[in-house]
Amino acid sequence: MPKDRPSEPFIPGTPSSQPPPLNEPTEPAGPLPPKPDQQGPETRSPTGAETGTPARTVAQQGEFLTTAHGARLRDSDHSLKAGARGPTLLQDHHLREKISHFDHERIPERVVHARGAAAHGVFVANGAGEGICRAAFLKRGVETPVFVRFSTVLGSRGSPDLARDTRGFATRFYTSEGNYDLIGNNIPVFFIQDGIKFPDIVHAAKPQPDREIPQAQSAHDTFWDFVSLHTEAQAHTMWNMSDRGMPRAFRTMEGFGIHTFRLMNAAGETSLVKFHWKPRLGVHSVTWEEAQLTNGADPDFHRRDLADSIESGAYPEWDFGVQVIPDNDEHMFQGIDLLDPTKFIPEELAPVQLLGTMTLNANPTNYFAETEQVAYNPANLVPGIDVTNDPLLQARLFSYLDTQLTRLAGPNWTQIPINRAHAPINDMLRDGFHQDAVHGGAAPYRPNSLDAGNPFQAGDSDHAFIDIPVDVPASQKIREHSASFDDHFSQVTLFYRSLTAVEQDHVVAAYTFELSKCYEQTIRERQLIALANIDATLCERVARGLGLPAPKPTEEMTDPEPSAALSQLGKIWPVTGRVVGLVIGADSSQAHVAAMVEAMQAADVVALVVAPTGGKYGSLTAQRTYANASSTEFDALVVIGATPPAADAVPALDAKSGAGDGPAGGSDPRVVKMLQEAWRHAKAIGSMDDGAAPAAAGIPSGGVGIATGSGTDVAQQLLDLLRAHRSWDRFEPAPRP
Ligand code: HDE
Repeated sequence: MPKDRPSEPFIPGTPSSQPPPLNEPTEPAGPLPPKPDQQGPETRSPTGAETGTPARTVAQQGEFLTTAHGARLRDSDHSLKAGARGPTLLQDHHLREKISHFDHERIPERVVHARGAAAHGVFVANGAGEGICRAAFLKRGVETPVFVRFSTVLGSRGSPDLARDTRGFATRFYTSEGNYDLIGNNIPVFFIQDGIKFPDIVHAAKPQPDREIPQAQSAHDTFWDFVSLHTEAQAHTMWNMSDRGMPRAFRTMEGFGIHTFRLMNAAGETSLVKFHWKPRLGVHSVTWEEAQLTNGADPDFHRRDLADSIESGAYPEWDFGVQVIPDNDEHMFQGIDLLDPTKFIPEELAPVQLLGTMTLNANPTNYFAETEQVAYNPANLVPGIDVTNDPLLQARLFSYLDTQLTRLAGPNWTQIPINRAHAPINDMLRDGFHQDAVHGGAAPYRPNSLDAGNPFQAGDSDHAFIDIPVDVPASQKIREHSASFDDHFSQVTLFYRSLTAVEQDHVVAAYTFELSKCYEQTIRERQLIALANIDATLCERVARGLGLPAPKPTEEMTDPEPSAALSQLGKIWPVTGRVVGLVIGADSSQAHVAAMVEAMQAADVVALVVAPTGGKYGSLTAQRTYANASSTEFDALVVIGATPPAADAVPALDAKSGAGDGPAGGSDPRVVKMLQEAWRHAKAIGSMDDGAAPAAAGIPSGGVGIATGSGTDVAQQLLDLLRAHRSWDRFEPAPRP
C-alpha cells in the first residue's frame, strides 16, 4: 500500500487530487495536478525528442476559462441572445466553438477490442534474452517504459468487463531502437489460421446484424454457426468456454503473443519463439454466476481493479518469457506446426524462459488521450525480432496500420503523444491531416544533396532494423493451406483433459449455457459433433443438458498427454491487492474490526468495511453499506459481530433488502445474500464473535473454506485460503456419465 497515505484505511478511487470544498470555489486557481497514481505519456516532440516537461503535467494552464485560441471568457453559461428572452445569435463564437467541438468528441471505436483499460509501467530485462536476441531492450538491466492496454474483443466501448470473451493484452515497449508492440491475448491460440477469415469470425461473433443483439456475448446462433462449421475455431472456443474466458482481473491473466516469431542474436543466429507473460499473482478467474452478477453491479470491474490496484501501490507484475525452438525450415516442433496459430506448445515440451519483468505503476491521466488513442501495430518491430510466415500474422501486418488511418483520422497518428516513439525519428513522411511536426530542410527524399544527404540509411552497427533473411522455397502462387493445418481437434482434447474436474465442470456448463441460447437446434447438433471429436464425456454431458442425443465422433480420436501447466488450480499465490469485505453491525467490536483491517493491510490486502449505513462507526469509516455492497467485489468476506436487520431492511418484494418473509434468522437479509453468494462462489468466509449470519445463510459451521476463531486466527486462515484463490473442495465435482 502507498506509504504516503494517511493511517485511515486507504481506499483507491477518489476522483480528484484534493478533496472538494462544500461551497463552489470563488478564488481563481490554476488546474490541479494529477492524482499521485497518474501519469501521462512521456513528453516527447512529434519526432521523439525529450522536451523536459514532466509526464505528470496536465494540458490545461492558467486560472481562467479561455477559448481554444486563448481568449479569456467572461461567461460560459449563457448564450449570446437578442435580449434575455430573444433568439440566440449566430455571432456567438463561444457557443459555436463549444458545441461544435463537443459534436466531434467521439472517434470511431475499435472494430474489435473496443472496450479496454490501460496503464503505464516499466519493463526491466534480466539479460537472459541477450543470447537469443540482439534487441537493445533485452540487455541486462535495461529499463524500458511500457504502455499496456487490456481489452475484451467483442463488446462495444461501453460493454461490461466480465463478458465471457478473450482478453487483449497489448504492450508497447518504448525502446531506444523504436517502439516495439507485442499485441497478444490472454489465450495462446486463435480462432482462425488465415487472416483473410478475420472479418468472418468477427461478423459471426459480433451482435447479429438485424437487431444488434446480443452485446459482448458469444452465446448466440451466428457465433456457434461459424465455429461449428469452421472447426479450426474449436481450439480457441474451448479456451473461451473455460475459466480463462472470465478472468478475476487483468493482473491475474497470462498473456501470449500467439504467433511464432523469429529472433536473431548479435552473432546472426536465429531461433523461433512463442512469447509469454506470466502474472506474478497467478492465473485466476471468477465463476459464471459471479460474472453475470458483476456485469450488472459493476460493469467496470476489471478497469476499476487495474486502476485501484495501481493507486493503492499493489502494482501488477508479469514476467516476460519465451519458449525457444531451434529455427528450422519446416517450422515444426514435435509435430506442432509453428505457423498454425490455432496451436500452442505445451510448456512441458518447451519451458518458458524468463527474460525480464514488467511492472505497471501509473494510471493514465486521461482515458481518451492515452487509452483510446493508443494505436498498436504488430509491424512495430525492433532489430532482432521479426515475423514468420504465419498467415494470420501476415494479414495483421496490413490491418493495424490501415485501421488507424480511419480511427485516428489520417496518417499522422504516430504523432499523438501516447504513440510517439522515444527514439529519434527522421522519416521522410510529410504533411497530412493533424501534422504536429514542423519539419525543417529542403529535401524529404533520398538520395539528396540539398540536405547534406540527410537522412542516411543505417548499417548493422547503427541498430538498423533487420529483415531476417529466410529462404522461401520454390512454390506456386496458390490459395491453399498446408495439410498440417488440418488437425483441428487434438490440442482441444489436450486442453480439456488437462483441466481438473471442477474446471471441466465449468467448461461443460459454459457450452451447455451458450448452446442453449441458440435458437436453431441444427446449430446445437452440429456443435455437439465437434464436441464428440474432442471428448466423448464432454459431449455427452453437454448433450444431456441440451436434451439431445450425443453424436458419434466423425474424426479419429487422439489421446494426448495432458499438460499440467494448463490448469489454474492447485497452486499458492501472493494475495497482494486482493479485496476482503469486513461486514460489521452497529455494535460490532471496533477493536476486532480494527485488528482485522490491520492484519489485512499488513498482507497488502484491501479491507473494505461494509456497515449498515454510510458514515462513521467510532473511529472506523464505512466504505460500503449493506445496500450498495455486492459479494462480487470481494475475494473473501468476514462477518464481525452480529449484523441484525438495518433500518432500511424493509420487507419489500422489489428490493434487495428483503423478500418479504421477515428477517433471516435475525440477520440483515442483504448480509445473508452476500454470504450465500460468497459460499456458492467458493470464496473464503470468516466469522468472528457471532455465527448468526453465516448460519442464516445456510453455511455449515466447519464447512470448507470457513475461517472461525479469534481475530488473528481468522485473519491468518483467511489469508491462507486466499492464497489458493478459491475453496473448490467445498463442492463435490458433478457426477460423470
Ligand atoms: Fe487484432 N485488431 N487482428 N488480433 N487485436 C485490432 O487494431 C486484426 C489478432 C489484438 O488495445 C484492431 O488498432 C486482424 C490476433 C488486440 O488497441 C484491428 C487480425 C491477436 C487488439 C485488428 C487480427 C489480436 C487488436 C482494432 C487477423 C492476438 C487491441 C483496432 C489477421 C495475437 C489493441 C486496432 C489495443 C486490435 C485486426 C488478429 C490481438 C481491426 C485483421 C491473432 C489485443 O486492426
